[in-house]
Amino acid sequence: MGCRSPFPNTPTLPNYVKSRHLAAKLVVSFEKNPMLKLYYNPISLNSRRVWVALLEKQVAFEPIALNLDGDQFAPDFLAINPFHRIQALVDGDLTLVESLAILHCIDAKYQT
Ligand SMILES: N[C@@H](CCC(=O)N[C@@H](CS)C(=O)NCC(=O)O)C(=O)O
Repeated sequence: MGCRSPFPNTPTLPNYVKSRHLAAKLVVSFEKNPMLKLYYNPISLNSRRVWVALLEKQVAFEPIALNLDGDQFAPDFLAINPFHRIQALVDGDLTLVESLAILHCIDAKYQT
């Protein structure tokens, strides 16, 4: 399965750019949703399943990368998730920090 473009009139991505990371960058460049921010780390499987769910649902989001060598203890991030774990999804007034809860919320909110 190739990476689908989330917007009409944009070409389907060819196979050589199937990378979820790159595809999500393309999503963001097409239309940034300032209300939806994903704090993530690229090698975190919990982050990645949320990332993939957003791609599958074709929801634009702003990715904010954190290093797990201390970024998770920064006061700005602790204000988002006092449990100092990534990932975290901030959707307007709603902040979710558990990946399974995030997946449930994404599935309920964004219909395919
Ligand atoms: N149950 C949580 C687990 C999240 C989790 O363990 N995140 C790890 C990376 S995969 C983390 O942020 N560790 C940093 C820390 O504990 O300070 C979820 O599914 O979201």
